[in-house]
Amino acid sequence: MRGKFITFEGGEGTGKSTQAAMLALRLEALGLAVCLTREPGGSPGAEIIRHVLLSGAAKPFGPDVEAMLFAAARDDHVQCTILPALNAGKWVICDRFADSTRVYQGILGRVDRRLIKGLERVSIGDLVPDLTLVLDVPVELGLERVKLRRGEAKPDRFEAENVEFHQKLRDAYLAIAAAEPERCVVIDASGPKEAVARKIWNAVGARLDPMTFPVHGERRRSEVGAS
Ligand code: Z5A
Repeated sequence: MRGKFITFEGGEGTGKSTQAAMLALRLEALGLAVCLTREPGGSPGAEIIRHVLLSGAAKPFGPDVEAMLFAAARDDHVQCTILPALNAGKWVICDRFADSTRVYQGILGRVDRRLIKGLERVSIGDLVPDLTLVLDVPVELGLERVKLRRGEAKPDRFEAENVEFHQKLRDAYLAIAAAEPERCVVIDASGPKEAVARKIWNAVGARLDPMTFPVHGERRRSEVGAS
C-alpha cells in the first residue's frame, strides 16, 4: 500500500523542522515506516543545490533562476527520495515543498505564475501532498525564535529579508490554505512545542487516520489513546 505524504509549510521560525521531527517519532511509535525529509534538499543532488541557494550565490541571477534551481532540486528529491519511499509504503514527512516556491518565488519574488506552474508540472507531476500543515505564528515571534536559534551566526539569504517581507509570506501561506482547504490545515503554532504537536496530531488523525493504516507489530496498540 502506498504511504502518505505530509508537508509542513509556513514562514520563518514557525517550528516546521521541530514539528516534522516530532510527528515522525509519533508515527514511528505506531509502528509505521517514516521518511523524514526536507526542501531544498533531501537527496544528494538536491543538497548540493540547497547550498547554492541558501548561500545567496544564486540571488544575483534573480528570482526566475532561483525558482528553476528550487524546481531542479525538487525534481531530484521527488525521484530519488519521495516517490521510492511512498511506493515502499512509508509515510513521507517533508519540511517545505512546492507551496514554498509558490510563496517565496511566485508571490514574493513575482515570478510569472505560468513559469511557477510549468516548473511544478515538470518537477512534481501529479504528486500532491495528502496533507499540508501550514504552521502560523505572528511574524515577530517567528523572527525572534530564528534569532535565538542563530545566536551570533549570519542570517541566510531569506532570513535577512525585512519584516514586511515576512508578513507577506504569512499572508500568502494563509491564502493558499484558504484556497485549498481539502489539502491544507492551518495550525496556530505560537504555543509551547508540545501543545502545537498535539494540534498537529489531531489534524493528522482527523485527515489521515494513521491508526487504521496497516502495520505489523505491537507498538502501535500501546500508543492508542495517548495524546
Ligand atoms: N525556500 C524557497 O524560497 N523556495 C522553496 O521552494 C523552498 C524553500 C523549498 C530554507 O531554509 C529556505 O529556502 C527558506 C525558504 C526558502 N527560507 N529561509 N530562511 P531552511 O531550510 O534553512 O529553513 P526554514 O525552512 O526557513 O526553517 P525556519 O523557518 O528557519 O525554521 P522552522 O523549521 O520553521 O523552525 P524550527 O527550526 O523548528 O524552530 C526555530 C527555532 O524555534 C528553534 O530554535 C526551535 O527550538 C524553536 N521553536 C520551535 N517551536 C517552538 C515553540 N513552539 N516554542 C518556542 N520555540 C520553538
